[in-house]
Amino acid sequence: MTSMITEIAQQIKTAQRFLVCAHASPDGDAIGSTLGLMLGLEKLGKDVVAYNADGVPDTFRFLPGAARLITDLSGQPDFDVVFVLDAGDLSRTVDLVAERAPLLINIDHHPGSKFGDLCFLDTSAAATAILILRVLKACGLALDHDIALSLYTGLLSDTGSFRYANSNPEAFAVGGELVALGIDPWAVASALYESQPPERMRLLSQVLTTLHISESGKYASVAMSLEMLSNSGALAEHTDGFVNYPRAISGVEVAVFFRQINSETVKIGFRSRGNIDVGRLANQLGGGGHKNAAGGEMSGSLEAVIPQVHTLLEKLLN
Ligand SMILES: [Mn+2]
Repeated sequence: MTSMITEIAQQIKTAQRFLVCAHASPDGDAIGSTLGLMLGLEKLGKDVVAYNADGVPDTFRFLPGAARLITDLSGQPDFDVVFVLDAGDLSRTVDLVAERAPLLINIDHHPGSKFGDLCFLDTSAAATAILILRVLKACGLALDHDIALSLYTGLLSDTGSFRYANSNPEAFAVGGELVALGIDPWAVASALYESQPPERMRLLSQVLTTLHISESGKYASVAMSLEMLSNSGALAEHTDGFVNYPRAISGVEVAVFFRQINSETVKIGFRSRGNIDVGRLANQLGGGGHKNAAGGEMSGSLEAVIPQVHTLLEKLLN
């Protein structure tokens, strides 16, 4: 592991022009890691382009450098090195950027992530942001406030504000280190969780009316139709975190969020507690993810897909 970091630090030292990107539909860790690495590389005197086809979700626009992330690579000359961060196995990003540099470096904490000329994978890391911190330190960089803010946001997002099981001693230690650099935990939490657009709450109020709790009480789901989306004026990215509502019900071991993305396709997000492996369930649906957080998609209407998934869940839970 250490030698992989050393090798990455060496590549950073010798190269000049970098592309930094992460998985599509980026979450806080994807954006925080991307911007943290971008700012860090720039501080080392490098030329850096941060890219994500889906852009920066509103929630993360407060981050320094967020406005400089680009959503279109056409017209960009090629790079010396491409970093793909936090991408897991799901990413179509890899296909889009692999051709843009002779060297592709994968930095990730998702189990099974193995693409790239260099692959720095550590599944014990609570967030890819932690791995970025380790890489920047290996480059001899002293973190500044803006880099710390990006990485703290990634860490906070992926640990569910230090509530999830991945909140290990390193996660708290890194959190403490970043706070010591001047990060204000309340300011970040306020930006992430208490600055919601009214459209999101309007959408949530409609989505919650679909709450289904199984007879056993072990799984619960909510669903969003395209009609709800247009009624509320919300964006698809505003549905982030909706799956946490059915999960918060006492006794529920698996929570599901069904999201209609067009008339023929439904995206399905799964969250589970403890030993229930929704990653494998998602794999069956052609998706992927972790044991406790995964997703996939199915063709069909909401009305057709929901009962099929409920049947799969009955099997999984019995
Ligand atoms: Mn992550």
